[in-house]
Amino acid sequence: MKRTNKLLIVFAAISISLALAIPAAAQTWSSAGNMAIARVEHRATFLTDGRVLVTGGFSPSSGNGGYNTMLAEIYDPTTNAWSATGSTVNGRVGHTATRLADGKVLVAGGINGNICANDITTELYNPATDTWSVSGNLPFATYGHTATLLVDGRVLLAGGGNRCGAVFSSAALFDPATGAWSTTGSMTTGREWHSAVRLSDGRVLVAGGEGVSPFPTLSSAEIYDPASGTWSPTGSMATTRCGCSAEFLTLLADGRVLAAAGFSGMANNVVPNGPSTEIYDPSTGVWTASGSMSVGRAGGTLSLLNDGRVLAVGGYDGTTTHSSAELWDPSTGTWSSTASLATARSAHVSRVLADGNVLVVGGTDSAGCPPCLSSAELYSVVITVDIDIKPGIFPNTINPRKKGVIPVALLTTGTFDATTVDSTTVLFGATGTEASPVKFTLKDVDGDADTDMLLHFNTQDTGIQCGDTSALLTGETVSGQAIEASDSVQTVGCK
Ligand SMILES: [Ca+2]
Ligand SMILES: [Ca+2]
Repeated sequence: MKRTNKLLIVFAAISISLALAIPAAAQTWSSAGNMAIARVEHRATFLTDGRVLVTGGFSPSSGNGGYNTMLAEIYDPTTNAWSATGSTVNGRVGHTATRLADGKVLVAGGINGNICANDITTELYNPATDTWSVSGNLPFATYGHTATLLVDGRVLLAGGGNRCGAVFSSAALFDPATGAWSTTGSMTTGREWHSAVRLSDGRVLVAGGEGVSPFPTLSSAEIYDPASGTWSPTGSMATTRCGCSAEFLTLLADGRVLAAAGFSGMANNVVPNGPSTEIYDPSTGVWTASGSMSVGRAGGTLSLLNDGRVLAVGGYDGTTTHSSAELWDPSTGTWSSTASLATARSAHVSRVLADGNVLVVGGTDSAGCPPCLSSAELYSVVITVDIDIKPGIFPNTINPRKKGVIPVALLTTGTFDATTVDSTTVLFGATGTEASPVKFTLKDVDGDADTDMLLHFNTQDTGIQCGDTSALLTGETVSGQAIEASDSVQTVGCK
């Protein structure tokens, strides 16, 4: 049985969004330039130098019916611009691109034509030399598989299928020392277009996807143990979820895994899932419901922010391709709206940058591809952290008319390490733009056994006036993540 292109079927009914404008909070979207070509089913890989490599995908301007996309492109956040890099050896759709421990990128599998057979080749990108080279062949030719970097530096490739009707349970390991692939234990069931994440204990969770003929979408999940090279079943999701190219799982800061969006249904009649989300707890092997998003976001993306929140962007609900985005808060398990994209999109890719901002690239905003998108957008993330003005003391009395020093503690929490803050970037005062610290020390200010940052500011530098009731602090971590915080003040000596 020859099967048609999954993505073009899935997105054949997408209509243009007339999304409502949602008031922007501190977070905003801005243009991140345009790739040289439009793409769907491409891959984005975060490089160790902070740039993002985009490979492959279906692009109408490429040869062989849009499948021979050899042009690879790199986004540089320091210039907010794209540049071409060397071409891949083969065009690839439905491939994987995995950053290795040494910074090289392993590109594997996919198809390079509207054909039944997949590409068995793999190749490596070396960012230091900007060159591509052929690596070892896969044990089985596959697309719609997953590839996950293991703790020991090997890469686990799992499942996938082809357009001759095969869906694979096979799995393979790439050894970066030899460049060779070998087979490992097979999954308990065949899966293609599933999602995979490496758990904090080093095992790999695989969930959902599309099963063997007659190709139902799956709710089941299983775990690979690198120590034994074997798979074992774990709890099933409440909803069947096929990624159909998009990743629908993300690892949370506390080690649990959030699942959202994806597609349900059968074979080439898959339909977008609704807004429900669910969470997997590796310690119990059980999935439980979490908050619902405002809309279904099949083909949307999930990104874990540096403060533990998750950003869901765009996607398709069966009627509309969305420009909206929303944030999941780990403290409440609920979603709330944030700023919207300039362009509605689905089947895009996203990556979190070194400074915590989120890059969103390509996809489609309308009926299939073409037309599809070359544009990229950047979500600027400011995370809210905890401060205590006059640590351990309340109310926080300040005499604006008297020379003095105000101590402010930047507190370490479960999702934020205050010692990562670059003290030279910190400003404090009435609007958070006034005073630089005159002194800082690292110590456990609040006695909870983690190290905090204690900063001192000259009162007369802060711009705090009689009657002010709050003060703000802004700054950046050493990797550039923007932070903000506020605490109450009570002015005295103002009579
Ligand atoms: Ca205080
Ligand atoms: Ca502390």
